[in-house]
Amino acid sequence: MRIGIVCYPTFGGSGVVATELGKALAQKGHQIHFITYSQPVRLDFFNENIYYHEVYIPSYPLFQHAPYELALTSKIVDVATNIELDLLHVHYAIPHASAGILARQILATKGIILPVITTLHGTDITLVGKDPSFEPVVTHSINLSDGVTTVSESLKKDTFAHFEVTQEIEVIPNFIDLSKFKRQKKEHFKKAICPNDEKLLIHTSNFRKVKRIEDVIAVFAEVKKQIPAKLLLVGDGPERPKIEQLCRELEISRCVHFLGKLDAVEEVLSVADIFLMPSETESFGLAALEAMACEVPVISSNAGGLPELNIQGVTGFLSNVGDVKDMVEKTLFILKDENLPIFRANALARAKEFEISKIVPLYEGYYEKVLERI
Ligand code: GMT
Repeated sequence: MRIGIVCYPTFGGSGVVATELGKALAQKGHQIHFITYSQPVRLDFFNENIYYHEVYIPSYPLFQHAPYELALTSKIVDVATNIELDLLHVHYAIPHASAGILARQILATKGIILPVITTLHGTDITLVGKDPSFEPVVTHSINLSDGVTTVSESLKKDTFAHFEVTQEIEVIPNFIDLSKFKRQKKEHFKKAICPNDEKLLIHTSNFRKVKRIEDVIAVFAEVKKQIPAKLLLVGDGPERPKIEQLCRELEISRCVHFLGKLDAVEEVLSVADIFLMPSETESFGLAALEAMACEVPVISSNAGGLPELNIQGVTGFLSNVGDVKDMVEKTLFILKDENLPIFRANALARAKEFEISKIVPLYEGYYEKVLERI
């Protein structure tokens, strides 16, 4: 198949899923055309089946906000016309789904059929999408898509709850490449950070409010009172200055390492003992899956799709959002010498259920189902 993929090219959930899916489909012989405003972060190699089409957004003094959606729509029309795409797969509803639908309409006037599949990822539904500023467009784009998928049952439920959806939704969970995400021997790194064999807690995210990083800090501060421990914070975003200040106030700055955005996050996950994800909402929790693949048990909230990934008392524990006390107790329990190896093994076993080779065929099957309907 010749497949167009529209996504955000940045670090972070939906862009990573879209890029990894495209790479896996290309390896299976499909021709993949990424359409986005810059080279996707994980697309830094050559593959004969992968093409990249940059969306150019002309500036003009009249525009206070550059009309990205229109430039993207025009690019989709251009690519679909010249490449004869079999389908377009857009990741994240805003503004990719509506751009895809408009492009499909324009192409139809030229006699070109372009089926559009929309994958909803989380905040496009639970936070941003349901805002009245976007809701009518998101509803329309979902209902007019030729196929719609969500990354968890929970997100499917949220979509029906927040929007008047008349469209069927297929759940296809996120996935992990276990050949990349695996526990590696990084003893020198562990020794440098934890010279006295401290326990190592880790959190990776885009440092947005929804991640509740203040809970990560609160959990760590309490754990550290009871056992020697260090904390690694990977990623960056708007909450970082506030979190740095909080660490200073709690006088734990020397035990908290801000590592910024990292390409090879699996290398630091490889030395961690516990992954913390206390999010307010989380449609799937890809970062937690990456940790589990590196044999790191997860302490998470029970929001959104997290219970579909993290299994209570098996791969880690789930607490109510904001229940720091419970998260501290559960963290200390897992860190006991007799428990940690069991939780580590369980986390890896669970991650194997989301191996990329198991999930990509679900997308291929879904593409075929949608194309048959048209
Ligand atoms: O806020 C983020 O974590 C980024 C966001 C995205 O769309 O890039 O992540 C969402 O999509 C990921 C991939 O499907 C999911 O694993 C995340 O759970 C989801 N984030 C939220 O729901 C907050």
